[in-house]
Amino acid sequence: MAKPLNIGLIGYGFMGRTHSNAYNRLTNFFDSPYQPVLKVICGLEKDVAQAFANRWGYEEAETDWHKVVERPDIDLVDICVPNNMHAEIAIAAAKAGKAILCEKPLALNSAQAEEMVLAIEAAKVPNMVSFNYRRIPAVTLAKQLIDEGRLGKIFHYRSQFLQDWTISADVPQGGMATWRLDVKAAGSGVTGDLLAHCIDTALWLNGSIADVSAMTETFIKQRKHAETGKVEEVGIDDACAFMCHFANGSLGLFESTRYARGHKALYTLEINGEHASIRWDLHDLHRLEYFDHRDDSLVRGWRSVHVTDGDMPYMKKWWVPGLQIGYEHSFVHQLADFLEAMDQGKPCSPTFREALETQKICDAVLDSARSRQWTSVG
Ligand code: SOE
Repeated sequence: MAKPLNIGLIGYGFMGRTHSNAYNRLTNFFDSPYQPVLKVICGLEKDVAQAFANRWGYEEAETDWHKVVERPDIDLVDICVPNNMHAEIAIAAAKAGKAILCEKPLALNSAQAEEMVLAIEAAKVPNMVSFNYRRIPAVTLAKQLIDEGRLGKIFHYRSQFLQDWTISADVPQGGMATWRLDVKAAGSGVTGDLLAHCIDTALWLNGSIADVSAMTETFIKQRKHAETGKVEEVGIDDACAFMCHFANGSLGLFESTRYARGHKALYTLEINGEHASIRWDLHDLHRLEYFDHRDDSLVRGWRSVHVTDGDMPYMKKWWVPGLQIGYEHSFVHQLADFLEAMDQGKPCSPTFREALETQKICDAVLDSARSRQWTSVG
């Protein structure tokens, strides 16, 4: 019998929806030790929060996050607000003894992320950061193939995250849907927002990064601020590219932009090893491309593995072989893993401490772009 787990979710934007969907779907498909109970949704505007509560099944709507964190009946605080609010809420939730699921990136910078890690570890509360792409079955399968040694020694790791939604100078900075363009709310631009995903997956698949050499660009230097109504300097990076050395000796090449006309959310990765290579693409997320040089040369070539069979990661829980799943399922998977680990008293990756490593790399990337020097990861 699943134990009830009372959820307080803070933030009713895009991520609030992905997480709410996961709470609702979890026990339809997974034998979780916990049954999420949607106690309270919290957001700035009462009527929006109430409409969200009605749509997703929360018992109550709240506008003050302190009240959510202080409620004795809340077991898990889920943080889906802009990055500049993560630290304060997470530290308060840790002190109140709550389990915490926090959206990425963990913080505005690594100094702030470090404070969060200290608070969470002192409180010994279950914690996880939502880097959901690890749990797309094809990406999880890539991890399995690498860990089995199928690729052999890794030489190259290449990854991009391309979007095109900020090309117009009319897109404002700040405000509900566009806070990602406001450096005070976001901390950085594509580095923290998009490259953080690529970095998290890379650390998981290929190990730690030693140093980086980066360049960034802000193509549109001034934008109207949605909150003040004034035209203000833009402080975020619109595009970022960096190269790096991994500790295992392989070379990394990363790129992210919101100015790649035609690309909406093209997250790709390719890994080249001594024996085999793998390639993955978010726009075709249920496929893993695999090339193995040890195949019979007459039929050797790139295979496109349709990741839907029951022996592939997570797929047994869903439909039948051949029927694919999508983006939203990665949030169900991370929730399933988090609650399973919580029940067993084990950490669930990526923990706050692991996400701190990603934050340190983001900081090193931004430092390197400023100094135009190779920069060691702090
Ligand atoms: C930005 O547009 C964004 O929504 C990111 O914030 C998410 O983390 C990414 O998964 C999709 O794009």
